[in-house]
Amino acid sequence: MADPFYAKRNPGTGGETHQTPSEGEETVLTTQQGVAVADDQNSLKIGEQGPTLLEDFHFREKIFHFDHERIPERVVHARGYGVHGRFTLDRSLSDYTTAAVLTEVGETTPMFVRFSTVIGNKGSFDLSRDVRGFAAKFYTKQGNWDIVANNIPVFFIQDAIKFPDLIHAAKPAPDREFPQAQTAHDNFWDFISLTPESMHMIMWVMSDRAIPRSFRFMEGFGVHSFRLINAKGEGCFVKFHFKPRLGLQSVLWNEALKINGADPDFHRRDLWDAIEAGMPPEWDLGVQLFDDDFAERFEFDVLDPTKIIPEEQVPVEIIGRFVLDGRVDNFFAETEQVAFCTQNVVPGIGFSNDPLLQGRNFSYLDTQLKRLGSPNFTHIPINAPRCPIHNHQQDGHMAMRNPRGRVNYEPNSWGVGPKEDPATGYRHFAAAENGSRQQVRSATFADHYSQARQFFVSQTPIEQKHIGDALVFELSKCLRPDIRERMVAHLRNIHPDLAQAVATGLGLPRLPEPHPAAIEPRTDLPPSDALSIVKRGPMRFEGRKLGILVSHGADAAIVNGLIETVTAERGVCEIVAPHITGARLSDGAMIEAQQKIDGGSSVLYDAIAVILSPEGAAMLAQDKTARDFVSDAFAHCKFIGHSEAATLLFEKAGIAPEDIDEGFVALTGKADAKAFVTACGRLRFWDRELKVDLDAA
Ligand code: HDD
Repeated sequence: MADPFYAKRNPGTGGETHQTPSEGEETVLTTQQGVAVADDQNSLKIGEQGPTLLEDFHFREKIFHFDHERIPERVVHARGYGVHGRFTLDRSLSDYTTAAVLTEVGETTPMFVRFSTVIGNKGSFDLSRDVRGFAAKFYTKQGNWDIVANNIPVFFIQDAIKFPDLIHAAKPAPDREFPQAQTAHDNFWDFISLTPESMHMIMWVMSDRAIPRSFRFMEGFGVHSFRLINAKGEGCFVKFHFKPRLGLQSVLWNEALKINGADPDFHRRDLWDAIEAGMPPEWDLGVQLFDDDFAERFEFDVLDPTKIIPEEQVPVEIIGRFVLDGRVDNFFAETEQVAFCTQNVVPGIGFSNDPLLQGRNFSYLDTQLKRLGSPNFTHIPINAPRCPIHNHQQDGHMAMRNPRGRVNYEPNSWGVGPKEDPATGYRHFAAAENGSRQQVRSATFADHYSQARQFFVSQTPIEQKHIGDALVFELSKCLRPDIRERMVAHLRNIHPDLAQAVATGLGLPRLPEPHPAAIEPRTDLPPSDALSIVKRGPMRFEGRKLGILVSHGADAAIVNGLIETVTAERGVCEIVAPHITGARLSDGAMIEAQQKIDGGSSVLYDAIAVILSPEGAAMLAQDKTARDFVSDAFAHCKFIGHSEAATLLFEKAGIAPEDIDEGFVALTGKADAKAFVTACGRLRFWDRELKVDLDAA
């Protein structure tokens, strides 16, 4: 359901579904001119077998409109998914800013958020190894404020002038147009290995952050230092953070590959389903506030977008929360046409001199003109502010809002028309600037490895292993050995264990010399637990999904016990069965299936239960997809609950009795469900990974 305010506010402009009749209501099909159509099945012809006539205006209009349905997809972040929401402020920042959205406690501000992948095109899949966009638009009463965030707090490059090169290198090569939606190719790693400033970002992108389990379990980061400006005109710096209430979670790479096949829409379906089920995701909005003194003292430049400020040094203060609970009415009207811009700020919020941010401020407005085709894209309901708009801008393609009356200029003698207001209008922060004009990279941006190392040492051993595995996977897809070697030379400046693991994985005959570094990499930055996903696990199954494989005759008490317990935890169960019609349980009742086993791969679930009768187990042991169901769950370190008979299926799936570890929970009755679901709260039984993955050797 879309935000009702949005539909009410913009009648007749595409924001509402007024053209779609409500259920049971009979409406007559019309042309765009409102003329009723008599025949929508056959075009106008001369005789039964004659040629079609140009005179058929309905046919012509219909085809013409269809031919023009597509607009250019976004040059990056083409594949996205948008939802409506609401932000509520819990703590006022009035000492720091005049922005009403950040000072009026209890005030609720409508929002629209678009999640995205970066590299793949609109029709690519959800689980590519990639950064995720997390762009948020706040429709504040002082105008629209956008935080065009990612799920990673740093970026590849320090200066926007390199953005086209970065994206060209990451996207498919121009001659062959592959590989799609992935960075595992020579061009990307060529550019990266020649761009040492990207090394910190590379650690994040090769970590599990780049394969999130759900949009619901991702953090968001505004990346840059922004400015807050208070009533006295004083400024302080701020970094914005979104923290998911359900905790963080990612999938394994092998799982991601399989999810892309089993359900390319995994993330968007997950968000849709959660909202549909009345369990909309929520995030805390946090800020890191710091002043110029801190900026001076801090060991890195706060204007450098390849650096974080560790939360241990400047804590993230939670000031409010947002819930995303409104699905769009129409994907194109809202998700596709929404236009974010880093320059959309409101009084009290400003920019820093981060050169990446400065370049972004130019790019976003420009790209919307290309994509949406008119400077009037702010008239599209999803982009229109929810506060009064008055100015003298007029005309242009698709103008929906033009000045009324004869006055369209200012100053004027007619005494009408909007005028500037020095008291409440937007004022830029009066930062003192000096210096000569030059094309330089600040010397304070020169340390490219120390925080990359800090990120690596902050991870658990399993997460460190995943970073190494990801690098080996990606670089193994590079055909040029010099690129592989050059990357390992960079890794030597980050961590010796990582460099060694990747060199071994790539079969390099010897470790290359460390890449020359502009500044000696530091090894003294302390680990930060906030950087690890596993260390901050939710330890509960809320918002997660259990797949229950059942057969005819499966123990009803166990199945029902699982469903009750998971539901009480605010998790979701899906029944997977040999037939979509479901299975008849031991108590004679039919249980409906949500998935037939062939389409219900275990990669779609956070944990599985296998509840089979002896006959059911004997039958499914013969079935390849059923064997994959359990062997994948085992390989992906999932918790597995099971009835006694299910062990036959395990054995046939290659899970020997000695492989049965603490991640398996035998379920003999309803009472066992609680213990199993509590165990599932750990999300993965990581101890198993070292036994099931050869890369660990
Ligand atoms: Fe960007 C889209 C996030 C650097 C130029 N960017 C875009 C979106 C997100 C980000 C989330 C999708 C918005 C949506 O859903 O419609 N971009 C970032 C972050 C960056 C970043 C967090 C670094 C901190 N971007 C960046 C640079 C440039 C751009 C340096 C250019 C100089 N980004 C664009 C763009 C896009 C875009 C070309 C494509 C579609 C759009 O803007 O609306 O202007």
